[in-house]
Amino acid sequence: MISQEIRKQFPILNQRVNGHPLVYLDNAATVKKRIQVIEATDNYYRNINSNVQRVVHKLITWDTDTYEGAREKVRAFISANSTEEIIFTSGTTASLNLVAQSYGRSYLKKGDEIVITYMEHHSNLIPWQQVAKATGATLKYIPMQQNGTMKLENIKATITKNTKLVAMTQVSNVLGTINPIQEVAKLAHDVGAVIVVDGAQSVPHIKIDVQALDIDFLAFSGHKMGGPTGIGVLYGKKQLLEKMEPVEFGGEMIDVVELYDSTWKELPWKFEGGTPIIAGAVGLGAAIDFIQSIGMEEIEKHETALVNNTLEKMGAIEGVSIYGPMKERSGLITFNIDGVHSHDVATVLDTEGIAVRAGHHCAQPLMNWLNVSATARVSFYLYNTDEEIDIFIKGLKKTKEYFGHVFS
Ligand code: 7TS
Repeated sequence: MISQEIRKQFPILNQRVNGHPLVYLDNAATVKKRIQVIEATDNYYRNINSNVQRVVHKLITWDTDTYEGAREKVRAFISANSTEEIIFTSGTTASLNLVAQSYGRSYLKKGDEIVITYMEHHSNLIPWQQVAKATGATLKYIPMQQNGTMKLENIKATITKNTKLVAMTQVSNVLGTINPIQEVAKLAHDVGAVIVVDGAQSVPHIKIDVQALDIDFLAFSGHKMGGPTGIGVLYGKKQLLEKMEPVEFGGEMIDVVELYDSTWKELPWKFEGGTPIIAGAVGLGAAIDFIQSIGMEEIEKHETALVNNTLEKMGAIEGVSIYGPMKERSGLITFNIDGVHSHDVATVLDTEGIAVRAGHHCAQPLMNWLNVSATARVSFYLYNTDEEIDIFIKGLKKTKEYFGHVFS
């Protein structure tokens, strides 16, 4: 069980908003930072603060050790085979763009199909639209069921011999749907395609083993798992990364530079041009240490209990529409109150100190599919409590009352 002791380690949670204790339910946007993560980045700047790899002196060695140490922590966390497969980027968006620009533009051509879903965040959609425009490949959408899940038979029917790449989120940031990545990876591999997985909403909440799932590329962000902003990861299978060209050229990523040509460092550094966000990597390492000390299973269990409790209580309020599957969903719930714009819902809840998200959640095609302009969303992390859910439910009822609805 996640204890109050753990909650106390997140100092930002201990504040009042609009005169009320903060109830932070916007964890899918970003997760709050534990004091040890803040201290790790602070310590980096106070006591180390030198660049990676270029010169050899005491601080550099420490620094490279910590930066590379963080890479090893990430490798172990997602069960990758080697640190050569772990590329540090600025976040999920940068990781997906890297695959699209490097792999997508080189290995896709006219007539090829990119299979994608209606539930992708813009970050796992627009890069593929751009690849399609540049190469002549086409985007093909997997049909989705009314409850926001995709049937395996529909996925199977969409992936054909022309499919060269499948781009899919593991967890929808709107619907909470958990997609069957292992099965989809197999279907993709059966036709010789690769699978690119957006792990922004899954890696922080579900145990991921990239080898067991047989994922080719996995993108995720440090800030959604308790690390700093500005650091993210692209995992890629070594044999794929080896045949890919870098997309950023300059310092740090080169081997030999001559007047008219140059060669690159080995993996993973050939993809990390320029001075990286070292403090970010160090902070991410500290966040992973913490997650490992709790255990992913424990986090998953806690969030599932929270989401089930909330679903039950929300379901009892008349006039609240909930989107996505009612079971086997990740720790977030997207909803609307009949006749009330989600921005108004979020604004009224904010007056009670309750932070929720409202808008299109960077998934405009999904909003169109749902036939809504926007939704409100609550999303949980390991430090949220049942008491906070009760405060949220009370706030939701008050919001409904405020806008003139009659309670059931
Ligand atoms: N993919 C998914 C599934 C996401 O939920 C997000 C961010 C991203 C990609 C982009 O991550 P970034 O770290 O590169 O920005 N999602 C959200 C959200 O749902 N609310 O705010 C950000």
